[in-house]
Amino acid sequence: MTDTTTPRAGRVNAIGLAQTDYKGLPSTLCQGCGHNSIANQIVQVAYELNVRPAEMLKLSGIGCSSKSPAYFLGQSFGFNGLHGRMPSLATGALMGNHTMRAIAVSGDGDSASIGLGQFKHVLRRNVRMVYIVENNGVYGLTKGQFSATADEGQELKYAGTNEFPPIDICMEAILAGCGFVARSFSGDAQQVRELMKAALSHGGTAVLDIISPCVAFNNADTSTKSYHYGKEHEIPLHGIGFVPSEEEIEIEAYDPGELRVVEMHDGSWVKLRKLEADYDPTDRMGAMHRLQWAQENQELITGLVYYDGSRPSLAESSRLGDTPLNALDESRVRPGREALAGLMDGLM
Ligand SMILES: Cc1ncc(C[n+]2csc(CCOP(=O)(O)OP(=O)(O)O)c2C)c(N)n1
Ligand code: SF4
Ligand SMILES: [Mg+2]
Repeated sequence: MTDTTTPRAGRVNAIGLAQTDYKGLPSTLCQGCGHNSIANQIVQVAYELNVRPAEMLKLSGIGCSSKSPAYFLGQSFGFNGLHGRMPSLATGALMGNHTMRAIAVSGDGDSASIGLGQFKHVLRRNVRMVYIVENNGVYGLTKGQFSATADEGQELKYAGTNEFPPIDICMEAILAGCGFVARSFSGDAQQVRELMKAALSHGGTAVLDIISPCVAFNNADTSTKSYHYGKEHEIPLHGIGFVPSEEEIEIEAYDPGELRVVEMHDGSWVKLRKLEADYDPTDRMGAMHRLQWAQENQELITGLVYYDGSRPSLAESSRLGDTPLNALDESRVRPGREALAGLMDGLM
């Protein structure tokens, strides 16, 4: 694997890479699938943020969504894990080298059905990574069974009627202690990009629950996971803009909404122009209440739903220090007979 950082002619970013350098293989997903649009936004965001491909890890489980890391960051490290088990994989990989940045892609089946336990525990531990759930309400890869995020009472041609209440990814994330919880819609490319940039700057796990329509199995106009529904019903909580750390923040007077500026872990900023007058993304109970209201009323609220940058990441709470575990030399990995004897004495 190579990191193509040699300056090239044509339009390149600050580290000399063209946007095409951040692409992967051509997509094999259905044409019009929301997951394709999200993969394209990752390509653009990585280009704009001058991401070094060799410093990026991409991870996934199983599903159409989980296939998509093949379609972006073709020069980065990647691992396509077992169904619902990506969080364990991510935890291990990022303990081995906590200086890597990571983008994980999962599906609603992968994270809210078979992988729900893993999802909750990776959030408790606050492993630093961007965790994208490409949420279409069905198991697309296995031909359209209801997933755990499907609406109660929803009818699908082949799957019948869904009798069970939905699991809300954002609510579960907030409950599990996640400090960056956002929802978006794959049809709103600009918002997806701004949230991804902010998520990459967060110091712990950042969850992006992106409604991503499955055009093959769940795109009827009545479905809350369809393009039509998303376009008609999206309610942004705020207008969102991301300012990288190297750019100076300008506090503009927005009209009519008030502007709220949130500083991220790496010194960059997220500017939130309030659209809902009383919405405060730092109010945990307020966020839960707003999500509950949205679920009851089938509203697609989007934006940064909850933010709290104060919790330490797993690498910080484990006091991993500056050198990644996989780069420690033998003298530090094997402390020797004397240190071991001291350790044993301490256990007596
Ligand atoms: C242990 C295990 N159980 C079941 C399956 C079958 N399976 C493959 S993908 C999938 C669901 C994927 O749904 P989702 O995560 O929502 O992804 P989508 O295809 O909708 O993007 C299932 C049940 C599997 N691969 N492994
Ligand atoms: S089956 Fe659905 S989720 Fe899978 S690629 Fe096709 S549209 Fe996308
Ligand atoms: Mg799905």
